[in-house]
Amino acid sequence: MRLSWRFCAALLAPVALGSLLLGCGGDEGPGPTEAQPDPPAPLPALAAAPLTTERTVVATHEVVTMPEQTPNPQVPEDLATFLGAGFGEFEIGPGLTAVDHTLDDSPAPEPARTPALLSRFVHLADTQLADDESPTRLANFDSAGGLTSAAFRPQEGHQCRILHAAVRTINRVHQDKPIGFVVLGGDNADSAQQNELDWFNAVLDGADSVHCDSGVDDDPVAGANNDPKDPFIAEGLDVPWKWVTGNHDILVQGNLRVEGFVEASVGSVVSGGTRNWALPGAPVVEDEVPADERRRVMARTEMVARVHASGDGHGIDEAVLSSGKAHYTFDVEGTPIRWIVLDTAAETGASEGVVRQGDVEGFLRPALDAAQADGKWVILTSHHSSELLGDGTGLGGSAQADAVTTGAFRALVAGYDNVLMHLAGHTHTHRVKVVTADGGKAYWEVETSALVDWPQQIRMFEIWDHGGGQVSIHGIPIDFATDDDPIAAEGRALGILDYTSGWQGDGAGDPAERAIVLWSRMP
Ligand SMILES: [Ca+2]
Ligand SMILES: [Ca+2]
Ligand SMILES: [Ca+2]
Repeated sequence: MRLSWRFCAALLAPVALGSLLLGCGGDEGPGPTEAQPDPPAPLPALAAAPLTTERTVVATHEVVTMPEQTPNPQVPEDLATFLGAGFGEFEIGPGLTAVDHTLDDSPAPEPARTPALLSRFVHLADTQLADDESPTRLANFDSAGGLTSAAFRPQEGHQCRILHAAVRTINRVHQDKPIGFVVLGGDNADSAQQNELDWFNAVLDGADSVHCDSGVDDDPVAGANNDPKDPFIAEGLDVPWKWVTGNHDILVQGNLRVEGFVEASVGSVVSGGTRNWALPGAPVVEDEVPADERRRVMARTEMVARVHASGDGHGIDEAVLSSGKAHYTFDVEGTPIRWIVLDTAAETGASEGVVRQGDVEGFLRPALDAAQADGKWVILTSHHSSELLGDGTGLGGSAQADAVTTGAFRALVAGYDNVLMHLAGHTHTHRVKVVTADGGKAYWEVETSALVDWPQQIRMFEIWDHGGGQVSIHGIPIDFATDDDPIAAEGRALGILDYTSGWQGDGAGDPAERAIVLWSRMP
């Protein structure tokens, strides 16, 4: 007979996690095609969702560098060893103290006695929601740290539930501190697949049943509501959300042009290692997998059309639908703030950002001109920060002759005195940078860490008006809450393990660049 998840977990105490990955299903082995008669059950409402200025999740195991990259978390036995040794554990640490930053390194100004809150929003970056059973995955190319550390993550099968936990957390914070909207950081899907995007949209927009499971309908722990391959009820965000495109949304594995992978994505031939949830512990396999039409990789026009068709369309307008590039603007009502959303992902391949002259003349410069003419303060957002703009020649790409350089991009943006901040993702690290350009006005460039990798955070921002043009931007990371959600909790543990075992870098960034107050003077 099968053991229940909870009983398995008890066997593994004190590390009551990873049970399903250990194939803790008893002698019968897993039952990949068993019916799941029980409907998904709703989770109880969250009682609280503390910000990291109140308390933080702190990994307790020291971060190690494994000799010769072994043991490997993608091997179920090794993962069990890691879990048993506490690599997935954490404790609750004290809250972060926000650190002031000024553009010229001068002391921070005195806050106004009664500043006005203009906008509060959440930046949700780099979810990289993956179909971890796809034949086009390249898990065998995973490495400890380094360039290919993202080819496999032990938590990737749990990412739907981690995203759902983030949604629940945002909704709970929203009850206490009303949030205007969520803006994505790009790399929402991991490999440009239709099913990945559909799962992402469903988790954010809400659905009676989201089933993040492709190929065979797996049930690694028999019964409903007890493993990451079971359907679940997606609560959906209580606030609007805005789409931003990342390289992983339009490129296979974030690097490779989709054209060459349409057939492979819906086929059964494994390219470079993918997971099989029908086997104990969901190991990486190289033999054939059952094909699934829903895995088809999408061109960028098809991708934005699916986002447009979900919920309120999330910023995708007619111009975006026809170009496939998510360039658009929106205003925060009742405030001087205008967002300029720039699509920096290159369908020609490579993970770097590419802004072409046509993007500048056809969209960015006119949008900046219009904001200035309308007396707006600009928050520019894109997946890539200016530092990571290139000409598209990275792995899988090709040179784009009209690509704009980092220097030219910064000179353009700094030429407007009404730009408050450029918000980006991609580096999976909390970062703050002052961008300066000759003759221009300095502005903030801020990156938020990835939901998919340690510290698995999102970041809430507030824009405060202190009068006389003095503005402060407050950024507060948020750990997703896992109350009553053991599957999301398991996802957190696996993400911690990926980091502490040396298989993934540290995205927490400099301690001064996590909880932040950025000062700026606006016209
Ligand atoms: Ca499956
Ligand atoms: Ca299933
Ligand atoms: Ca189950």
